[in-house]
Amino acid sequence: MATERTQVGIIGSGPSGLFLSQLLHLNGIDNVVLERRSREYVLGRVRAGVLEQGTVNLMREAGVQARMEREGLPHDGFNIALDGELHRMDLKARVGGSVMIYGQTELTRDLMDARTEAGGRLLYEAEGVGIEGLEDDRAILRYRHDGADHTLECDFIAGCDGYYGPSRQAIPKDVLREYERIYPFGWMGLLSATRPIAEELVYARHPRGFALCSMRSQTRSRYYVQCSKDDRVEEWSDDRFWDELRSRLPGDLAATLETGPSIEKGIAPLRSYVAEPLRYKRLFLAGDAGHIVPPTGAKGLNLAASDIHYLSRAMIAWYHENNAALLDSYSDNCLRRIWKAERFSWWMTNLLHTFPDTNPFEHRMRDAELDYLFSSEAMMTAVAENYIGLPY
Ligand code: RFL
Ligand code: PHB
Repeated sequence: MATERTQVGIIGSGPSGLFLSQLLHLNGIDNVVLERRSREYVLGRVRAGVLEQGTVNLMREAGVQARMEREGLPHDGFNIALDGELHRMDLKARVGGSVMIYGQTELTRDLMDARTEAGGRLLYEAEGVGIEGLEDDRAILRYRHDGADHTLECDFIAGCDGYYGPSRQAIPKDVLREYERIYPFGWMGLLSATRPIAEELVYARHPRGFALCSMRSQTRSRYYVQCSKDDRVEEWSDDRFWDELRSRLPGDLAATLETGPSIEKGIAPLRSYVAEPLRYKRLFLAGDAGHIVPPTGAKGLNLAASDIHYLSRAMIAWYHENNAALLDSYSDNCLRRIWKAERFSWWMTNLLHTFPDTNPFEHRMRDAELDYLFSSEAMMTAVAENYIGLPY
């Protein structure tokens, strides 16, 4: 069995794992990334599309901003559609900020390419990753790769392995606290090679259910409709999807919808989830491994980026200055921001979706909340402040 050594062992090559690997590398900290899937599989997953300013800054810090700056679409606002009308949330005017439309797939590719060019150790199709020795002087990662068993000794392990990965399970049950809300619906998403319906994103509230019009570029559209939690993709033909989307948008906007064959289609469940603490001894959880938000506020990828902002700084302070203070405050620092993003995502989800068991009073409460939102400068400013991302 081959035994190797590194400073930081990273599980998962999603945005959290890749950002961390690249930032540590740029600061002279040795690391290895173990990923269960193939490189192609990871790159094929269509997910997030909206980057907060903090995530854009992290791309720059990681030195992988060139393509994003060429191809990304800065957006100064977004729209909420209700009762046949569009209400614009002006991010620039209210809080002087904007977001960047740039797909998670592209961000992942940019980071992967940078790691590969720099000769980084990224091991794809690493099987059976197991965590040991968290209480000892060195933590150990065991895995199988290319038909052989391997052992990797590390100072620290970064659990960047998403909601279903093994890292969180390595925290003893009497230490881990979990908070969860599962929503009684999912999102059916479709990517098509068509012109986006509008220049900015449109979040639509409609009695038939929520809908979202997003994009990846001027020629790639990404649309979502709220669906039943038990629906299967096979039940959603492209035609059914387009009809449903059209029916949930204001009529004059729906009339301009350009449709085409789907390039990708998938159903995502909606969940709010937070694990506390995000550190156990030599293990640090980051991104979806530690928390999940429903996608309505576009916060998941951005929270992964802010976790890595804190974790990379903490590890750099430890290796460069022998200072453990930021490692010790990592979990608290992240959680303060995470809970606020959880609140915003939960709030937007409640506001814009149709719930199967809403009573008439709750209905009126939601109508009043929307009416208040569209008529109050203060409320629109608060929404804009949250949407562009709270400060780190
Ligand atoms: P990831 O991307 O899930 O990566 C985890 C990686 O760990 C690997 N892994 C393992 N590797 C080794 N051994 C094991 N045993 C392993 N188990 C798992 C996995 O294969 C994977 O490669 O987590 P990360 O890096 O924390 O990144 C989080 C983001 O991917 C996620 O929060 C966002 O995609 C959420 N999200 C959105 N976030 C936004 O900020 N803005 C958006 O607009 C947005 N839209 C979305 C979204 C997520 C969606 N879905 C499908 C859940 C839209 C959708 C539809
Ligand atoms: C996306 O483009 O995939 C997207 C945009 C905004 C969201 C969620 C997903 O809130």
